Amino acid sequence: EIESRHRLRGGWGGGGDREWGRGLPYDSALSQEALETLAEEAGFSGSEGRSLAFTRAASVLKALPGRLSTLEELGPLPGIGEHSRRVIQDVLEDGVCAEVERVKLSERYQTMKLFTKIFGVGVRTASRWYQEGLRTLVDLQERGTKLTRQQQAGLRHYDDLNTPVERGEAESISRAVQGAVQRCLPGTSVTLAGGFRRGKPHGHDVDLLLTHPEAGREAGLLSRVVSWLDSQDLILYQHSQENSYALQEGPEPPGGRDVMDRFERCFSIFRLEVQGGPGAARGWKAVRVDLVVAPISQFPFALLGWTGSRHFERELRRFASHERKMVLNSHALYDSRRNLFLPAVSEEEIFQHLGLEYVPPAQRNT
Ligand code: TTP
Ligand code: MN
Ligand code: MN
Ligand code: MN
Repeated sequence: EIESRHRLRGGWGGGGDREWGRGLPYDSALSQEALETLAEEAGFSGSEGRSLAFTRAASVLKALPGRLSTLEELGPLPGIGEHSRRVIQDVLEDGVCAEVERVKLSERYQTMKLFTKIFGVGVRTASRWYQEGLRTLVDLQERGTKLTRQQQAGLRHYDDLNTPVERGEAESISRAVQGAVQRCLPGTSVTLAGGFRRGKPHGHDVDLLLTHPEAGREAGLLSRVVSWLDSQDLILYQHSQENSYALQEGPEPPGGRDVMDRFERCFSIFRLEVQGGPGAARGWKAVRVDLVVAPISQFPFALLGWTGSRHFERELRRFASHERKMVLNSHALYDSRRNLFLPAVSEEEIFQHLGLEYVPPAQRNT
C-alpha cells in the first residue's frame, strides 16, 4: 500500500519552495521546476557542483521580475550556464524539456527520491539501497534492511513527515516549547526561525532557537526541556548533540562547505495533537522539530544562520569571504584582514559589518 502511494508520486518536497513559484508566470515557474529537478538528480548522483549550478540558475529565474517569454530576454545573465539555458529554452518552446521528463520517469530518480525522503536517509544510503536492488519502502521492511533508530522513526512516520507543516502547527509547537522552557529556565526565549520566519505558509519542519539573556544560563537547558516534553508524551523521537564550539579555536576555514554548526541541538519528531488534516482520525500528527540552543552573544549569528534560505546563507557567506575577507557562520563573524571577531547584538548589525543594507527575512527566500 505504501508502495503504490509513493512510488510514482512527485512528492511535495525536494522540488524547492514550489509555493513561491505559484505567483510567477506559468512558463517561468515550469522552467524553475525543471532546473530544480536536474539539481536534485545531480545531487542524487553525487555531483554537488552540477547540482549547485542548476540550483543557482533556478534562483536567478525566481528573482526575475515579470514574465519570461523568450530566451533572449534572459540576455547574458550571470549564473545561468549553457545547459540551464537549453533547459529553459525547451520549456519555453515546448512546455517540457525531454531530458527532465526522462529523469522524472527514471527508476533510479524515483527510488532515490522515495528513499531520501525518509528522515535520516541521505544520498549515500539511498544509493546503496538502490544498488542492492531495493525499490520500495516495503522492500526495506521485508528484506530486513538494517536501519538506524532515526531511520526507523523516519519510516514509521513517513507520511506525516512528508506532509507540509502548517504555520498554525508550527506556532502551536512553538508555544509548547515555550511552556517547557518557562518551567525549566524562566526568561529563556524561543524564536521561530527557518522558512516560517521568512513568511512561508508551510515548511518541512519547525526550527526553534533558544537563548537566555544571561550568558551561561543556557548550559544544560536543552536536556531538561526535552525530558519534560518527553514526560508529557510530546516527543516521538529525539537525538541530541552537545555544543562543540569554542571561540578560542578561531574561525572555521572559509568555504567550509557545510552549513552544520556546533550548537547544542536536538533533532526531534513531535507528537502534535490535531483536529483536521491527514492525522485527524488518529488525533495527532508527527512533525519534525529542530531545537537549537545559542548563547546570547552568538544569538544574532545563529538567528541569521537558521533563518535561511540555504541558498541565501550560501550567497551571503560567499559575499563575506570574497568581497570582505570575512568569515561568517552561525556562531560569529571574523574579519581576516584585521584578525578580529566582529560582535553583534542584532542581525542588522551583522549586515552593517558586511557593508550591506539589511535584508528582512521575507526577502531571504531566494
Ligand atoms: P531547514 O529547516 O532545512 O530549511 P527551511 O526552514 O528553510 O525550509 P523548510 O520549510 O523546508 O524547513 O533549514 C533552516 C536553516 O537552518 C537553513 O538556512 C540552514 C540552517 N541550518 C543550519 O544553519 N545548521 C544546520 O545544522 C541545519 C540542519 C540547518
Ligand atoms: Mn496549506
Ligand atoms: Mn525548516
Ligand atoms: Mn530544520
